[in-house]
Amino acid sequence: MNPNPLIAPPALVRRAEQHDTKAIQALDSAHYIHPFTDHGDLATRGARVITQAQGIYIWDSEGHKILDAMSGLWCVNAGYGRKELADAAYQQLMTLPYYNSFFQTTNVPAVQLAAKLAALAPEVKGRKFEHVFFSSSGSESNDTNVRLVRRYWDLMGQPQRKTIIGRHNAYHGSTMAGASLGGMGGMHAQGDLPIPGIVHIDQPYFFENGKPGESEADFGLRAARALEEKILEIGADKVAAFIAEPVQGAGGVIIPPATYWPEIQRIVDQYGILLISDEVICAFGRLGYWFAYEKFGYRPDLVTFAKGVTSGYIPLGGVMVGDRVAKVLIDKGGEFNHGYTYSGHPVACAVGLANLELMEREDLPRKVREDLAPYLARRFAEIAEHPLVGLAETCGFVAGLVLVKDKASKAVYDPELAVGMMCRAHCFRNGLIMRAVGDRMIIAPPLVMTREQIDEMVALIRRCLDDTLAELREKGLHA
Ligand code: PXG
Repeated sequence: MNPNPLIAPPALVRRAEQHDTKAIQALDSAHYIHPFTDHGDLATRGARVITQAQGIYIWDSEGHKILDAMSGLWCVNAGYGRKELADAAYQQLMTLPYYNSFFQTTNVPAVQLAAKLAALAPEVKGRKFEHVFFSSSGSESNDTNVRLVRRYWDLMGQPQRKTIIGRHNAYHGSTMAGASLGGMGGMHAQGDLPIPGIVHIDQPYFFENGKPGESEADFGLRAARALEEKILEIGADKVAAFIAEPVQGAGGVIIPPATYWPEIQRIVDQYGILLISDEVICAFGRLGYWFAYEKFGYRPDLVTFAKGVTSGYIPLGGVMVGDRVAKVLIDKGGEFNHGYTYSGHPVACAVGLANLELMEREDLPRKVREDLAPYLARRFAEIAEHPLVGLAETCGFVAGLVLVKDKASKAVYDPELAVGMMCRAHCFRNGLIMRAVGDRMIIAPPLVMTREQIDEMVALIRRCLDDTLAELREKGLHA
């Protein structure tokens, strides 16, 4: 008997043992350049080789079973091992594996998915989303957004409106435009970014940026008004758009105060600028709705999507183009000189369609909204009691907790100590994928979890927090 219940059952161990982990790691080191990775460091330890997945679990080549509380990279919304999605890909591969949508051609899955997305995107205050542009990723989609908003203002006879305002610590992708729209200093430092015409304001992170004595509601208004200040500084007639994630994901699950989005809406309306809602993480049930703008009640002009549209089974992204922009582009635009080889890829779109139908059949957004998210919030309120946790919060099916040196004063650790990474190492050891963004631990679990599986995940999180606390105490770093 294996004493660790998290180790995979024998059948899976046997299959996994067929992999020669050391040989794969050596080849990996020799040939594979990974995203966002220090390869010198990786070579000293060897990459963890993930070989299979089912439901909410993944297995590595050594047979370890790991609860994937990050849904891969915020994308496997429908969980692993969904046969419907594999079947949809296979059928489409055998029927029409590829054709482009340039030169006045189209294909059936792309048309069907565009219509499906338009039907799912709710109308807010008279603004409809009847049109979709397809790409293969979130980054490409945000590049498309830059092209779209600048084209829109050209067609509106205001070509001087070029500047797009984003936020510090936002993530909008890793292409030149995506990384520029995002506010990650480490990315800007590599490659002379941002590109011209993109500026940033502060993020709405109360825990870090709230002033002593300031209420969360007042902070939300102040954070939103930073947009107004920036617009006035640049000149309202020069601003094209504001881009933001409904809840910042890669930045550490930064949940804005309730006052933030309504004030942002007032400001973009007052100055007539376009609003881009980057929902690459937040759409498709993640916050309990098909699209997150519905949850917060604001009215975007463009909505970026990717990841959950196919539950990550195949690359697909795109932009929901609201009628304000679509009408101008279609009625006045002539040819829009923009597109990708894989725009409207039939296999990706067939999988997207099958995924949305599956999510509809299983009623996943409503299930998250009415059952799973409130339950997760209750369980996270218990985690907030842990001596190492200064803040634990959830929004839909994303959650974050902050590791602190002193619970009473909420004093944080010196970033040099990398306490978040220490906790992450305990997560790996205990069979849990939980991300560390600095000392903020974050999760975005698959939407197909049962309450029992939420309990299992919360128990694992507690164990990892206990182990981290024990290590910190051993090192004299926690009282
Ligand atoms: N916008 C948002 C809001 C995202 O979260 C992108 C755009 C870019 O999507 P692509 O498909 O081009 O990767 C993302 C992607 C992390 C992490 O560390 C998050 C993302 C990507 C990689 C790492 O949390 N999000």
